[in-house]
Amino acid sequence: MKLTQQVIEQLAEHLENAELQAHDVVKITEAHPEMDWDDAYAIQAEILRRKLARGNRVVGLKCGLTSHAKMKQMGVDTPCFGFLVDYFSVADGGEIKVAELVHPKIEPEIVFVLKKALKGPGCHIGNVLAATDFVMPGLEIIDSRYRDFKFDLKSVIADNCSSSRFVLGGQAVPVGEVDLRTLGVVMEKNGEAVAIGAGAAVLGHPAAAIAMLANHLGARGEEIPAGTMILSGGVTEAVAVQAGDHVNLRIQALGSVGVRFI
Ligand code: OOG
Ligand code: MG
Repeated sequence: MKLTQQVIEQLAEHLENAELQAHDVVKITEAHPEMDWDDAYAIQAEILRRKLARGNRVVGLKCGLTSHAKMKQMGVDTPCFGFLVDYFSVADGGEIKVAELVHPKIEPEIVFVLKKALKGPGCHIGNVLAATDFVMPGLEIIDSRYRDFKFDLKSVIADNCSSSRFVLGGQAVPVGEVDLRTLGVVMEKNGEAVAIGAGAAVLGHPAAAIAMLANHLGARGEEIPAGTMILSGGVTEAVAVQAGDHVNLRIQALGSVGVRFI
């Protein structure tokens, strides 16, 4: 750790205010180039602490930057992990107010729900499949608080990996009934296919993203509890949205999920 607790708290407040007030900020590494990975996750943890103190509840976890399409789009080469709280959740077919966000983008995700806890180190896709209750389609709305959606990995980790909203829907399918690598993914914006992919785009197998999360938490002495919902990471590039847009995601064998922006 390179930053003091006081600076970590100050940066968490700064980034969370940007989220809650829907305004952008400059990358925090500009003023704090010395910050390290632990500082970045400590800032994220402090944002979570602020939300829990306000009565929010954790409803899931996310993996980000797990596909080459996303890594290339954002100019980074390592996945990141974040948390999802209650007010990020939007019902299937529901509405998202763009005025509450800075510059939202949307991406297709394969979502896991666990029936057993997962703990690293050494967690692999076999453990993940054995611990998974079901998979389902999800849309994630990411909204970096950084100017022009440009950041480096430490800045984006501190900003809870751009988390802002998510939508779950479709069918909950037992993980043994599908081949997650070859699952076709089609995301449509206003009726036009804007992103097309397959599950293998996520680290070769989306369960590998969940294993990475378990190993990341294991290194900190934490685990993924049984029952946890986890977004495994955008399969394709994220697509910018504005008021008036509607987005529908179809995943082969898992059904569809949609949302409207107003
Ligand atoms: C970081 C969050 C990435 C994903 O699924 O790759 C993410 C970003 O691109 O802003 O959620
Ligand atoms: Mg995502």
